[in-house]
Amino acid sequence: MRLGPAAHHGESIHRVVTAQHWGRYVVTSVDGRIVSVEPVAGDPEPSSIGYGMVGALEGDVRITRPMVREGWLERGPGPAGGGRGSEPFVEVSWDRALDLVADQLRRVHAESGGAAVYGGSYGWGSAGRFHHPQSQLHRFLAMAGGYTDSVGSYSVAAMEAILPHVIGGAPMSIWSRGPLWSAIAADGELVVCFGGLARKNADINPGGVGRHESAVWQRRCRAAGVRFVNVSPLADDVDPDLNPEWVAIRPGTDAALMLALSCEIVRLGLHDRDFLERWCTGADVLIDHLLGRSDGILRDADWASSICDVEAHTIRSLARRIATCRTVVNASWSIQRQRHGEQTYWAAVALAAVSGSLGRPGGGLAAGLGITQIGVHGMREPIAAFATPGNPVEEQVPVARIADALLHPGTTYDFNGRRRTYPHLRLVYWAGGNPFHHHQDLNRLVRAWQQPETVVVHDSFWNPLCKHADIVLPVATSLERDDLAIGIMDPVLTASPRAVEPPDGVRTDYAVLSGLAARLGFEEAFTEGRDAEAWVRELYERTRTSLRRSAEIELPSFDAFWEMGEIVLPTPPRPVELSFEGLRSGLPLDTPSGRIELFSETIASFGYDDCPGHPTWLEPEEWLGAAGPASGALHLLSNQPRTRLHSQYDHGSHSRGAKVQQREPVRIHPDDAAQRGIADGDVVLLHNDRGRCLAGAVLDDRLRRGVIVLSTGAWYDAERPGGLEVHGNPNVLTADIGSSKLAQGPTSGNTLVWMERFAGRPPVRAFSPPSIRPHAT
Ligand SMILES: Nc1nc2c(c(=O)[nH]1)N[C@H]1C(S)=C(S)[C@@H](COP(=O)(O)OP(=O)(O)OC[C@H]3O[C@@H](n4cnc5c(=O)[nH]c(N)nc54)[C@H](O)[C@@H]3O)O[C@H]1N2
Ligand SMILES: Nc1nc2c(c(=O)[nH]1)N[C@H]1C(S)=C(S)[C@@H](COP(=O)(O)OP(=O)(O)OC[C@H]3O[C@@H](n4cnc5c(=O)[nH]c(N)nc54)[C@H](O)[C@@H]3O)O[C@H]1N2
Ligand SMILES: [Mo]
Repeated sequence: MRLGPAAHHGESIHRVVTAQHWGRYVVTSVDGRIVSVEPVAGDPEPSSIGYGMVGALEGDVRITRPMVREGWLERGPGPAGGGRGSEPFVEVSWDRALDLVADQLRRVHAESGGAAVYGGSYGWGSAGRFHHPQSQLHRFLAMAGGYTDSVGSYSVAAMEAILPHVIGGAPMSIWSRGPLWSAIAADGELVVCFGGLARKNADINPGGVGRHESAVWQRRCRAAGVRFVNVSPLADDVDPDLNPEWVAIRPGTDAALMLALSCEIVRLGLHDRDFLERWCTGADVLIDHLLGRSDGILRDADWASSICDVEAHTIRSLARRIATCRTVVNASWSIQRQRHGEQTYWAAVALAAVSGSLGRPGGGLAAGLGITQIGVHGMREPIAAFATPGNPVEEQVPVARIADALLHPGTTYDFNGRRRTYPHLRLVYWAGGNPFHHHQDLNRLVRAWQQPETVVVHDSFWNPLCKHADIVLPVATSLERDDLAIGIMDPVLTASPRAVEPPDGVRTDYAVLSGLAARLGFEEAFTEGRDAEAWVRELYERTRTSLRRSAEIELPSFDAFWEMGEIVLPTPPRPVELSFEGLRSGLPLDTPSGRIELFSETIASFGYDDCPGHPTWLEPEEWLGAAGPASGALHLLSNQPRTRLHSQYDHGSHSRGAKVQQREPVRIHPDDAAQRGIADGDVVLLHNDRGRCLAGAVLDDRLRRGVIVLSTGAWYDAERPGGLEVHGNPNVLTADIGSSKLAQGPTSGNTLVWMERFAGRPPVRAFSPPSIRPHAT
């Protein structure tokens, strides 16, 4: 069954609007093949990421049949001893594949209970309220008897863990508590961007982008006289059209800079005494720390200057401006994807509290302004999604501790005040994420990944996760199914009909899981008797009912909506209880003290050496300050890619068009390149004691010296397991160490590497399928 297209049919030409995480596009297909992808009219800054979808659904990188690793098929489930990721695959029928998966789930549940099934399945998947793969998988696994889940995110684990202790609220509520661009344009004067305001990062939004308006608002702010400061090792982290000032900080040292800025403001007597006394707790402890009353170390501009490698007078003048202007302290998420990233965010809260702008219109604290749709819209009413029943298993693993969990079952670790034990994971089930993209220290992951007995993956393409699976179930992409879509903090509810049919032999996640649920005896509970079309209608009807009740919003009928293609929902101003303005007028926060906690009894009581009770700069193990220039070490930034969303459509033309000698581009300052005899366009080797990878050099003087940039997302392609990675995946170089005992977040941000010219040209096989044996019975 299919829903009719939102736009017209020609004889063989078919044109629809579809919603992707990177925006809405008019997708034209001829005879079932996509021939063009154009942004929807009215999108002021469409993302070029969408163009890479043309031609990307076809070819031998596409998986069209269920596949089983040969060794698993022959010897049955068990630790793979190196076979996972190197053995060939055998094509099997859907019936056989589903029987195999159902048998393993049944066996593992019966022998060890649901905790032995890892279903955390972190990842972005694709847009769509119904087909969202994590929701699908979590519903299925919860009904199948439960699973070990993941907790936290790769994006903001450190922030998620610390902010509820410091400012209260749900972990992510900060996104709707910071100032909107419209308020900054009206009342703001200065936006200090720690980690920049990279334009590319607003290309995408989880669930979709109705219209890309972040850049438009940024320019309006500039036109209204707002000044932007780019605190980042990269000059182009704030677009030149905002005429930013550049503070080229040494990576990993933002907490020190923020503390010094607070210290200088206090020394000038310009701190917001009234706010600190009435609405914060622990301001005295913080100020004693800044002024060195507790330990004799004055944390002023001179102190920070040697840590951050920023001139002391620059810090002093910035401090004065922060205290005298209506200022936004904007912390990007990169600065907490680091060792002690919790401290960076805590120091940002402290700076905002000291500054006098917190809780005042157009100023205060922003966490990721300029990323996704943050700052563009206020909150809207919730939209129905495919519901996940409660997971009967309570076991959870901090998301970035997956390799530890696989390698060290039964060992204990600290997490946010609790002592926990890693479960014994026997079966791993992933749909909608790619750990061979997102995890750190991939050589370690390759080893850890051999431990479980069975690894089941749903994906559409032969990416490295599929190559490291035992059972691969090929699924339809978001261009091949009907759904309704809307992004977080985005007002546009979009009908997203399929642009083309999936290839023969490919099913949706929903169809796969329904087939498994049938084998395990709970098909009726999983499907509630609905096919995918009926579910899309149902979610719309549920939304219609709830919007009518909660907000008196009257939506058209489903068929009218599908015909119209989009509905723009209201995004009213934020409720005052969620804002710092509310705090100023006496509405308490849900922290233990009801105030902002600049000292936290709770955190101090944990006694963590790597997360003390007030914001502190703690030296990371890996940073340029310790290595020194003589070592030849370079600080590797592995930021978000411009040409794709993480690893998605790396095989598409847009991402591949930016490669250098088929490899991911690595940006290096011309002086650093010259020192190493590297020319623009050279193939280069990056290495440290965790791994080695190749990349293509791009000389660029918009970088701070000593810093190189290799964005994430190139499909992992090692010559042999754990060997030289030839395509440019930075995660063979990053360290798999938790941010601290508080969050156990990922720390891809602290990586030192060495770089040299590389004479060889080993072939890139990232986009080639593994070796496949023809059909088994
Ligand atoms: N070094 C370094 N590493 C990082 C980061 C960094 O900055 N530096 N950033 C981290 C961050 S913030 C994040 S969020 C993670 C992102 O990590 P992920 O979210 O895991 O990365 P994606 O490439 O988006 O993976 C999504 C996968 O889902 C598949 N998919 C898409 N739609 C569907 C569907 O409908 N069904 C199924 N079954 N599959 C689907 C895609 O093909 C793709 O393989 O990476 C983290 N890793
Ligand atoms: N086009 C595109 N946009 C994306 C994504 C994508 O894959 N593609 N991914 C999305 C996701 S999942 C997320 S979580 C967000 C992430 O949003 P962020 O984490 O903010 O994004 P990054 O690009 O990793 O980092 C932004 C910049 O921070 C700077 N930086 C790195 N380390 C430091 C440091 O120690 N100090 C300072 N001051 N600056 C530093 C780098 O120069 C980098 O360019 O982006 C989202 N936006
Ligand atoms: Mo993320």
